[in-house]
Amino acid sequence: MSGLYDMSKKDFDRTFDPERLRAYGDAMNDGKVQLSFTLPVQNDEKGVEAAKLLAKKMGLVEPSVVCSRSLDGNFTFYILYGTCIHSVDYTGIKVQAIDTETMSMDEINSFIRENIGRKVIVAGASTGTDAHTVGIDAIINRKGFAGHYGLERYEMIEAHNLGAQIPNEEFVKKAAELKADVLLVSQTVTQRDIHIDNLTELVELLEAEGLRHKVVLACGGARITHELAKELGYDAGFGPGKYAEDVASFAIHEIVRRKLA
Ligand code: B12
Repeated sequence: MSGLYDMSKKDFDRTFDPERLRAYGDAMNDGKVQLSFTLPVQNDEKGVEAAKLLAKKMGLVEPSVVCSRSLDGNFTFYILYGTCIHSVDYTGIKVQAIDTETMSMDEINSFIRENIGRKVIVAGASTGTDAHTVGIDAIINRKGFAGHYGLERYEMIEAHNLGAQIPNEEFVKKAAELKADVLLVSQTVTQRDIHIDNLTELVELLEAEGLRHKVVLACGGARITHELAKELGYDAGFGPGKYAEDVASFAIHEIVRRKLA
């Protein structure tokens, strides 16, 4: 079964139960977890007790506070260990995932040459009030991120990084001017669901301009999932651990599948 422990291995632990999957600490099914949070209280015995009580309410038995640090006079950061009583049925989990296989930069360039026959134009930005640039830079800028070159380095991709805090109207206008095939949006701040409002507004604007069906639209960020992106009307969503080659592989297959070029 894909994603599960390889049962054919000699060292397979026979107490492993995918229908009652529990956290693994030192031994199968021990349920050991580490948890951290901040409480708006002073760093004293009462605060430690409050942290333990909260952890118990979250399903931890015998939680122990292994670290309590004052952040300032009124806030304390806690790290706790404990045994989580809960389990999940791994066999029943269904997730929406991108099923395009990720290709290398050379394979992507060859695929574009053979199947699209011209450079693919990509426009990306961190939109709305979001000032975080590192995520979109990781995908677009030439040097890339964590050893993965960014789209600017791809011979068959013309990538435009429009920067951060780009209003949706401006993003749409610029994308139209560039005749972009692919629009990439980065959203890092999710407080008060601001990313939902902003991502939704962009889809509505693209629809109003008659552009939505003409582009591949993807978003990304630390708290973006593919499932959320699809719900909001995007073609794909990319979270942590995703790089230029993941988004490029998806986008070029989507362009060909939808006959956009
Ligand atoms: C650096 C940073 C800043 C810098 C940003 C500088 C810059 N030029 O980007 C500064 C100091 C300006 C900043 C400001 C703020 N920040 Co800040 N910041 C961070 C920090 C420390 C790192 C973020 C980062 O660079 N990650 C590294 C990149 C590579 O990761 P990534 O974005 O996830 O990107 C990867 C994937 O998600 C994906 N990806 C990302 N985008 C896209 C897009 C596409 C299309 C695709 C395909 C993939 C993709 O690919 C990347 C590579 O794998 C985080 C905390 C943390 N450790 O994560 C807080 C954090 C994001 N910030 C936070 C906050 C609250 C703020 C402020 C509101 C603080 C304040 N009160 O002023 C402001 C917001 C300003 C604004 N208007 O947006 C919170 C957000 C909480 C939330 N859930 O909303 C965090 C999580 C800190 C925290 N724990 O509270 N911040």
